Parts: sequence; structure tokens; C-alpha cells
Amino acid sequence: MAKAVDKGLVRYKVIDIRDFALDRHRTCDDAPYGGGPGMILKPEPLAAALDAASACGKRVVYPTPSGRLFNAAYAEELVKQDEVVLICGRYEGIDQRIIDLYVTDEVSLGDYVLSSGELASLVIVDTVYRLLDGVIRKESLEEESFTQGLLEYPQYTRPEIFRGMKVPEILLSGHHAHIERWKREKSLEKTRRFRPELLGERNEEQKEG
Ligand code: 6GU
Repeated sequence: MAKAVDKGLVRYKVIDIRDFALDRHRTCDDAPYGGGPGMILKPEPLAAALDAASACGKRVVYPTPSGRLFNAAYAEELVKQDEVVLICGRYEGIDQRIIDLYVTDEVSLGDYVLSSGELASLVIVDTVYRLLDGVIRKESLEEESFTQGLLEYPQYTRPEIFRGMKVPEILLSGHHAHIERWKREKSLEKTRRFRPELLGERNEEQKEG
């Protein structure tokens, strides 16, 4: 991403909510009302930090395991925004009133729990910035959208023989149509093996389309 920043394609600002704490200990968390484990980020410092980011009226994304699933289609939607505010939660989460007042999108990366909202936010940032015009070659993105719905086929580079293992003959043949068919077959094989539900979804789409 540093390259994209140097090229002027992306700007980012990191805000430390502790700078907006109200006491001399710079406290930003407290125990949950109603009991339960862990600590919750207090609303006042977070609200002040969001105001400093002029969050009102902007897309405000809160990465949380209890959100909607993050995927490529959602990343395509985010990249259209001029500005996105990401809230990095910690511990058990943030006060619900911050969600009610500021958050437009609650987004989960998958069915597991990360301790760090920072890490989740960085995953989202990384997925979105590379979709900006000029960050990566158009062909790479087109290839991705072409294979969308299928997993990537296996890739090889030189040398032709590595530890006795040879690159599939067809990739050396120069026969473009055969190579494309091979890639598609391998993609299908891999998808069937690791993500069979994706093939189901594709069939649904084809029926509807
Ligand atoms: Cl978005 N945040 C955290 N903390 N854990 C997660 C997640 C997000 N998505 C999956 N696990």
C-alpha cells in the first residue's frame, strides 16, 4: 500500500482513541452492563474520535464477527467511496450506541474470532485499496473477475523441472485454447474439492440468468 500512497492513489489517517479519553489514565474501556466477560470500548472517546474523523455522513465500517460477511462484491462497493472510516474494536466490542449513531456497516471476515479489530481493518483496507485504478494491472483484476466464483487454477514458473517434478506439459505447448481449457478444468477440480458450495451457487445463478 505504501506504493499506492506514494503515487497519491490512497490517503489514510490513523486516529488513537486514547487521545480522546476523558480521564488522566486515558481510559477507553469499561465492564459491560448486565455482566458478562471482557471489556467494552466506552462510547465517549470513540464518539469524539469519530467526530474528529468527521464520520457523520461517511461510510463507517465496524469489523466484528457479528457482522455481514465480507467478500469481493462488498469490497467493490467500498472502493467506490471517496472516504471510509474503520473502527478497530477490541475486547468484547464497542458500546451499541456507537453502532446506532455512527456505524453504517458491520462486517465479519468469517466464522472465527480475531482478538484485534486492527487486523480485521487491515484485511479490509488491503482488499479494497488494490481495486483502485492504477494500483495493480487491469489484466490481473480482469483475470480475477473472470475466475470469480471458481478457485484459482495451479500456477507454475521456471524451472521446468524442480526436484524431479515437471511443469504440466500442456502449459509448455503454446496451444492457447488447450491451455485455457486446462486452467478451467483445474479451477473446477479445485473448487469441487475445497468449496463445492460455490459450484452450487454458480448453478443457481445460471438458472436465474
Ligand atoms: Cl471483522 N473482527 C474480529 N475481531 N474478529 C473477526 C472478524 C472481525 N471477522 C472474523 N473474526
